[in-house]
Amino acid sequence: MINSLCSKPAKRGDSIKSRTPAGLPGWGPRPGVERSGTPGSFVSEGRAREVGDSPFIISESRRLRFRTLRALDVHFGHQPGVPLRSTPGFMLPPATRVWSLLLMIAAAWLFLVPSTIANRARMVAQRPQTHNAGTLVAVISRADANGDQGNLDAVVLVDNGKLRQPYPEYNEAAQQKFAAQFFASGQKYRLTFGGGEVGSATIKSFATGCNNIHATATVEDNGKIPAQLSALATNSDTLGRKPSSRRIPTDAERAAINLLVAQIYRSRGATRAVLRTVVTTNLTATDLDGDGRLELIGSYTAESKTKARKDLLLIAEPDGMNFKAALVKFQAYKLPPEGFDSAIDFVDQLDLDGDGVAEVFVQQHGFDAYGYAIYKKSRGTWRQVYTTAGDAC
Ligand SMILES: [Ca+2]
Ligand SMILES: [Ca+2]
Repeated sequence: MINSLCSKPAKRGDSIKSRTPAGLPGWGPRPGVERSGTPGSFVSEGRAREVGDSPFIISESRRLRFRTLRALDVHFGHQPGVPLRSTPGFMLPPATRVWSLLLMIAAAWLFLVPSTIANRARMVAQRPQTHNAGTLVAVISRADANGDQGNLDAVVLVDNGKLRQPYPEYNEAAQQKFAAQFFASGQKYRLTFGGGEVGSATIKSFATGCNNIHATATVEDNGKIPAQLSALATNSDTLGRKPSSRRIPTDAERAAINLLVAQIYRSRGATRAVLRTVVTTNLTATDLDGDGRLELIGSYTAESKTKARKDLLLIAEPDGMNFKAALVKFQAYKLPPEGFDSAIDFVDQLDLDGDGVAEVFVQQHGFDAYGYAIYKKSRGTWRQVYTTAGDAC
């Protein structure tokens, strides 16, 4: 059963307070969100890498080369167990050997080239229809709490496990071309929430916000996506085919994660006074690796009287009866006079590259703008592998 994920009010005496997160926008800029970069953030990330770096993904060209090698083996007539050069009696006159070699090369060329072309044509023909247009994953947010209208932000194109920008920034012609292809009226998208399909969205129209395009859609989610939360929409037939897994944390999970959060803040110099200001903006339980045990993803903020901010995005994994930190994205910075913070909120999860571990989508607040980022677990470590603009005014 899928429940709302917003944090429940903290119990009396909890050292970490909770509040319901603000509705996540899908249209235009929001206060406190930035297009790119994070003023004051001192937490550095590794260079963004494409998901396609995974050794489990075999590229088309590598598959083709493998087939070519097999074809060479067949068309040269090489008999298993009989090395050609060491065959006894294989001693022809030099001219005969040259002609023989030329004939073999010509024969191989005649067989190999059509075979390779045929293989490539067959592979192209077998691709799903969505591949030609590209597999899009968008963030969809409810336009209002009671209606069935949603707003879509195009976040990422997934191409053979690699993550690509939907269109170049600040390029209106490219935005319009993209919209004509992906945001045409009547186009259907599958909705996923917690990594599994929960409904559909049908595009109504699109328009330009401040500096980016956004689509509106009619949402059919069977009441499975809480109104204040965002989900993902995709034109892929294959992504998000596992059961949806996303719920409110239990009291025991909440107590365990609060201890971990307090420990993380203390280890980064937070005083007792600062600890008392820590607020849970979102806490979600969801199974990221499909092992049946739910991970916790939380967003926290703390603010001193002098506007010194300490924000935390945390992915915690089950560790016996407790949880251990798997990703700690900690930001300490001075809140600018305009009040725009740099906090990061969990949006949803989806396994984009089919390696069995879902990628984590987040929304980054900033200076009169907002953006999205994707985190991927690779060789045991969560890393930010992709960022894109939401909108900026
Ligand atoms: Ca798990
Ligand atoms: Ca994955």
